[in-house]
Amino acid sequence: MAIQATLILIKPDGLKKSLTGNILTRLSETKLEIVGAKIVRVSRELAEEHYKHLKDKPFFEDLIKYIQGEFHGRRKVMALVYWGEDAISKCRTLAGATNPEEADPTTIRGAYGRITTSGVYENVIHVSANEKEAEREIKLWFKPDEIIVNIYPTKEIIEKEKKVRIWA
Ligand code: DAT
Ligand code: MG
Repeated sequence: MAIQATLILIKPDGLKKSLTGNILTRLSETKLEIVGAKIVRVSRELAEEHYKHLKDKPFFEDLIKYIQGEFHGRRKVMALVYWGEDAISKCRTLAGATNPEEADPTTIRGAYGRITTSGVYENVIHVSANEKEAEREIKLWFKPDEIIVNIYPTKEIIEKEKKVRIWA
C-alpha cells in the first residue's frame, strides 16, 4: 500500500456531454482526496508534451486535436489531482480499458466512451498509469501552489521582469 497521487483529466467529450458530475461521483467511490482542480485551456504545446510518448503513433494528430477540444467546440479539460492510498490503481480500475468499446460497461470509459467513425478513442477521462507518469504529468499540468499538499519537493526562486496578468 502506497500513498500516491494521480492526474485525472476529464477530456473535452466528458465536459461537452455534461458528465463531470457523474465522473466525479464515480471517482468519489475511491475515498481519495482531491488536492488540486482546475479548468485548463489546452495549448498544442501542452497536448504534445502530455502525449509525447505516443508521438510516432498513427493516431497522434487526432489525439492532440481531441485533447485540445477541437472535436467538441471548446479548448478545455478539467484537470484534477487525486491523492491517497493506491490512488493510481483505484482510479485506473474505475476508468476502465483504454479502448472504450472493450472497457467493462460498469467503468467510466465503458459507460460513457465511444470510438468515432474516424477512429478516435473518445474515452472521457485520462488517469496516470504509474507513479513515474503521475509525477511527470502532475508537474506538467499543475504549479506547486495549485496543489494543497506537498506531493513532490519544491524550491523558491526570485523571478524578475516577468509579465503577469492581473485583474484590471
Ligand atoms: P490510457 O489513456 O489508457 O493510459 P494510452 O496512454 O496507451 O492509454 O493512450 C493514450 C490515449 O491515446 C488513449 O486514452 C486513447 C488514445 N489511444 C490509445 N491507443 C489508441 C488507438 N489504438 N487508436 C486510437 N487512439 C488510441
Ligand atoms: Mg496512458
